[in-house]
Amino acid sequence: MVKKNLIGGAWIDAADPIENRNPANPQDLIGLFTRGNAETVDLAVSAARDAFPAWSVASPQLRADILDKAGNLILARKDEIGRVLAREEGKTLAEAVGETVRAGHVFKFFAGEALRMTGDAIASIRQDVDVDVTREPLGVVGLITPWNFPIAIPAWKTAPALAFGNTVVLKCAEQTPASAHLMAEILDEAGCPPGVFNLVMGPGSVIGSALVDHPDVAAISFTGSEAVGQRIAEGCARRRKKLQLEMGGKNPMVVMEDADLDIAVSACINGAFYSTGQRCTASSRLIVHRAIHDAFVDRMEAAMSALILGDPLDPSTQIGPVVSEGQLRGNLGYVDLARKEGAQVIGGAQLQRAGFFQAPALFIGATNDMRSSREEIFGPCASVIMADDFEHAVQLSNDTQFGLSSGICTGSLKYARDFKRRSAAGMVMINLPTAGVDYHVPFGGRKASSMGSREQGRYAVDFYTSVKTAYCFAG
Ligand code: UN1
Repeated sequence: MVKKNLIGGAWIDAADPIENRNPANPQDLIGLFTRGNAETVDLAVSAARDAFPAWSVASPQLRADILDKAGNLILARKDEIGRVLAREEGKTLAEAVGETVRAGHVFKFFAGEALRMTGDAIASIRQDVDVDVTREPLGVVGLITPWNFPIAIPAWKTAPALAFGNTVVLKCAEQTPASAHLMAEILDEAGCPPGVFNLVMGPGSVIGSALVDHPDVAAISFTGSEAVGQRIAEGCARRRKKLQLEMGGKNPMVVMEDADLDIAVSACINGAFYSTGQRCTASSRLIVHRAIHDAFVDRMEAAMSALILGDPLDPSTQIGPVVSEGQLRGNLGYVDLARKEGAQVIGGAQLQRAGFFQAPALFIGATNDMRSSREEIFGPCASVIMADDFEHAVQLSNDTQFGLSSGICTGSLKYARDFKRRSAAGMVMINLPTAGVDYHVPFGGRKASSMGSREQGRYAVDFYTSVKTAYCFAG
């Protein structure tokens, strides 16, 4: 049976369904998913627009109850949803169940936030005038999400949007619709009124553009590639739409001469290769102090050869496949490029087995100006760049167009403190992988990584509401 779009509380078929297949085993068909078009977006936006007046003034208790129930349903079904997620995206079952739990917690966190839409009361400079600042929802918001976190990212955009009284049209990634579809079923079951949450699946070029162009969509939140983000930013600027973009990273992990190498190697293996490196927060530039460079590389090589690649559903697997054949080709192209640019490549070959498997790769002797050190690969590949001292490491780490996440492994409080202050990134990790974030604190970056206000935690309210300043003189 073809999985349908959710529009105005009804499951509606479009046409031209797409097959969703397992990247570890292309014989495994997860399901058929309908593909919407510009008319489907029109229907979904009108349903969301019609639902907005009632939802925007609904009791925060009602909104909190629905979000809490959705969170509980996701948590109760974490193993089943995690399995579907692992099959469609390729991350390991443990990672997929972990991501599902994260999504459940996100809904429960924002259930609480629905009750905390606070404002300010400020004394006016004028006699007998009161000033207050309140927050109001924006209207219909369009959410566009990527394939690499097929339930967590839909959850962390949808939950705050709904908590603060907006209505939603979600367009999930075409490669991974099953997890978002399960989330839509759960929101429906949790009692979300018709039209408050709508799901439209289909190609980004059609659905995403129709959402950006639609005059009744007040704001767009997008996570995905820089190239698509750029087009969305241009479309939103033309229509003066509120916008939040989360895009790429080329996240540095500095390893200082006084680092605990056990911690450093484990942070780098996790940050660079877990989730097959398919995280915008992945550690893709390992900036290593000259004094421990060779020892670090030896330890990394040993740890890499011990990694178990395989079927994500096998509990012993640590690294699953790349998400698609196209993505794998792109990664292999970067491995060739790194070699041509003069790096010594360890690993990086495609595995001779069914599915899109690639051995993790290190580009040793890389320099920070190589293309392979500057462009986001979004696969299990990391450059190792040598640094002369702390100053050099800080300079290299900030010398990138991106600024999402950064990390340092060190035993020194001074290095840690200085790095935390001087790193030009939105998130800084000390003795921890650059990827793998908490769900209740702000997420986002600087420079080409992000645009607009932060996602997640208490800061999410800034994007999903508009501030009103009211002056009152009672006579
Ligand atoms: C994480 O590292 O835990 O698309 C989250 C991404 C990010 C999420 C990373 N937006 O990879």
